[in-house]
Amino acid sequence: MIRLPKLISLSFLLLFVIGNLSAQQRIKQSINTGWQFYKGDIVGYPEKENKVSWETVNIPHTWNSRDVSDDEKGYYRGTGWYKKTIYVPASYKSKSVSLYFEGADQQVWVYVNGKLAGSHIGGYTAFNIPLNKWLKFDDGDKTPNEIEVKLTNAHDENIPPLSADFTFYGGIYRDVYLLATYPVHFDTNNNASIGVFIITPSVSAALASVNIKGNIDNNSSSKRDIKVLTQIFDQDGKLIASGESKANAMPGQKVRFEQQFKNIVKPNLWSPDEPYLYRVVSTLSDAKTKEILDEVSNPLGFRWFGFDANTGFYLNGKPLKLIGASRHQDYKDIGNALPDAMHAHDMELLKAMGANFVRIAHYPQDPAVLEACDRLGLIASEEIPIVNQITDNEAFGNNCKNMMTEMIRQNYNHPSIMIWAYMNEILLRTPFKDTERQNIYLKNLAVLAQDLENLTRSEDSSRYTMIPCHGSYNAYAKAGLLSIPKIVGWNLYNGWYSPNLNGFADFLDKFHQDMPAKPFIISEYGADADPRIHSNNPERFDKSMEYVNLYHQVYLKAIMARPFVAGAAIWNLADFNSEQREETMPHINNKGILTIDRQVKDSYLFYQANLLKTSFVRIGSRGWMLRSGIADDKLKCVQQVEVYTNQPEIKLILNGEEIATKKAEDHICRFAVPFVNGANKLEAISTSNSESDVAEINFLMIDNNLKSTALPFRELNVSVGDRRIYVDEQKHQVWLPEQEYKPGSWGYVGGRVYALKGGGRQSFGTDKNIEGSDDDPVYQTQRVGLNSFNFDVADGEYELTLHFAELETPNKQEGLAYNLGANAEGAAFASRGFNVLVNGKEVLHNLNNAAELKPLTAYATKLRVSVKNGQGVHASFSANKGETILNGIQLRRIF
Ligand code: GCB
Ligand code: CA
Repeated sequence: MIRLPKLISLSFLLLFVIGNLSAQQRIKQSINTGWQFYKGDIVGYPEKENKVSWETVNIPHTWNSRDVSDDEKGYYRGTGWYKKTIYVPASYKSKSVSLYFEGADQQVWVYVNGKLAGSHIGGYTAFNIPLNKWLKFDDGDKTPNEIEVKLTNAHDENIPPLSADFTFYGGIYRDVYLLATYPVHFDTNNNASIGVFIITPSVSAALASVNIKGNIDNNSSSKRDIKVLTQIFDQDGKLIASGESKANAMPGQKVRFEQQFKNIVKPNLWSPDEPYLYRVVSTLSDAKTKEILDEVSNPLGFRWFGFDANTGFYLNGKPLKLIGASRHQDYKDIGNALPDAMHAHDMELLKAMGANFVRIAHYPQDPAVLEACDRLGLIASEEIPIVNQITDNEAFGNNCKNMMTEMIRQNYNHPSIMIWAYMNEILLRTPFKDTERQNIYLKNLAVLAQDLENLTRSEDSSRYTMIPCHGSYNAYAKAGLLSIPKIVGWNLYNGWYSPNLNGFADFLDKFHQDMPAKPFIISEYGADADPRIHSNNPERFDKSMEYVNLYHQVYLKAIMARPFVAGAAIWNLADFNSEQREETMPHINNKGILTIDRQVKDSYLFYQANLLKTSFVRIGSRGWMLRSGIADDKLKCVQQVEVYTNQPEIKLILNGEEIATKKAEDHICRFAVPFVNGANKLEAISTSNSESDVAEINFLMIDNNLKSTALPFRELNVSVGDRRIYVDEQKHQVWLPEQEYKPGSWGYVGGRVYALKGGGRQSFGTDKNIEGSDDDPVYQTQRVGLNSFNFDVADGEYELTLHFAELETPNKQEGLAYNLGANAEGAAFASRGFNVLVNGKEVLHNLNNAAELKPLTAYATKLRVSVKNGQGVHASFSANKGETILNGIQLRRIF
């Protein structure tokens, strides 16, 4: 025999031990790629599954990424199937194997090799489906297992949300994992939580304690002596505390463990400024063999916090005004099927705005969101998706309670979470006309709220609870909903859904006076800004960026001035899809301070200027780099530019020449900039430090004298009946508001601006979706009863385009699906037919709303016009029936 040198045999032994130690530990691996998908139900499953045509997709996936943005009303809400063949190694035979879904919308059935393995209700929480009973393991060769998942996002009166201002995308839209553990493991069947729960019962700057508890599941066939080792590591990986507990578990038994760490001296505290995270590693081993059976890691943050009704929110003993935004989980063209990185990036954008708070609304979101909050230092509120209304039966109530339990247990260990919420604007849709039934409903509603409150407090007494209510203060008070949660959330839209911006501050003061002991936050406030729309005279509901800037300026000031306002969340971080919405950008709620593809709007810059501690100077209107306007007699056009800054004073330079130096007022410097035709380079420089910003604006100058030789006429796009500027970046065109004709110039003759009859919430145009065009704002606005539209251009060859849409509908216009204000009254539909003549030649004969001019549908026609003898371009309109109309007009000189 050869004797091995001692050194070698020792290291061999070491290797062997390490190999053995890790052999049993859990493996959690995503299985996102290469699924097959079928949109529809498979009648006669499993026999008929090969009769349908499958397409290959990757997860995350939703079947609604496109149909939520088309002109057809509604989106697919029904059944879909996914399938995938998986191979499970022979070595997994001795393990507990399951499928872990982070989220799938909204009711799900999972089949393994044709047998139902499990199901789940609710589109926004994770679930774990044990597979062992149905799995086939590799047997020398690869052995296929068919995983098939049926799901439906159809409306179900027992599953919240029932109605809401967002889209209920169907699909397996979050990661799916294959999870394999040794049969003895930390509980994987506790509401898809990690099975280990960490809490900090007391924290101060000097001393903190930690409680760690959970269950061990013995799925093996023998009694096991087990040991749970907890190790707490600091950010540098240094072990700062450890403890052990022992237990024995009978086969099939779950045993509970609990450990306390009482003396964590001078903990590094977690806060938005310094989100210090510890790592808690829980290791389960066999007490006899020392073999490691399972291991999980969790974040740990030490912080203490509270709400005071008079002085607001406190973190680690210091007052902290919570300022942030709510966040929906979708993105342009990909619906809710976002990869983790995009979820995390949203939180980075919020942090970069200077925010310290996020309301994760209106439902639990991808795990990547709260992981980012922990890491970046964003305090979070999370809620279950009960929105607008309930079904007052037991099944609905039970689903709510399950969702609450799942949300809390799945997210329990995130230090960023400080509020659990439920029931958003639950009195917005009161389903019963009959008062008696309505009273029963309200009573049942209050009972459900109280049940959820009790459940939440018993699940997690360390956090706050919140009900976010809309502005109908008395209704919530009367229903008893304001006294149930620990704090109240107010969703307030004064100056948007209701007329008066200052009503916001009045509401805050009144509520605080009425319920002086009740802490509250503003859980929503915001207004729509369509990034394509600008206005020199902004008004409510014009969707202009400028009105929304004003809105946020007024709101932030009121929030900051009142210490009893604990915090506020802008509605919303980004524009989001709400399929049923119409208005200027149909299907999109434009209240984001970012666009749906995360471009910054001015309001985002405004918050940066207010919240950032580092030096900040940024020229506003980043998305308005293509401008147009009417030249003055110096061939300039003065338009306003705002510079957002936290510096005291800004100098603005245009094409190398100083325009003005201005002191910042509420973090804004406003400049009247005399733009020139073509390139305009703006530079904003802080006079107190060298901080600066540059913007390059391309200005398309229009001379009102259309025969000008200094600024020869090229093109003019006019949104008729409109007061706003509309920018079409794709076509590189800017639409100007209409003006009245003056000889030598251009404009309309006669008629009036179209307005929705009977209390529409905007003073001009309609808010209905116009089919057949993405330029809704142009078609939604209109001049009625006009006689002509003239352009006194020089002789030459031109192209004239006329745009029409009938804005009246034969049926009473239905109220907007989501409207916190008054509904517009139905307008009387009158038949209409008119002729259009261009330079005396009839080009449209009896354009008629009983024929080609369909209600709420774009109708455009373009024609060549040869202008001779100084006649210009004169389009005249004469009615045969009803009144003439024109929605948009474009004139372009070809040569
Ligand atoms: C609200 C709702 C939110 C809507 C928002 C709006 O109050 O809570 O879901 O999206 O108003 O934009 O109307
Ligand atoms: Ca128009």
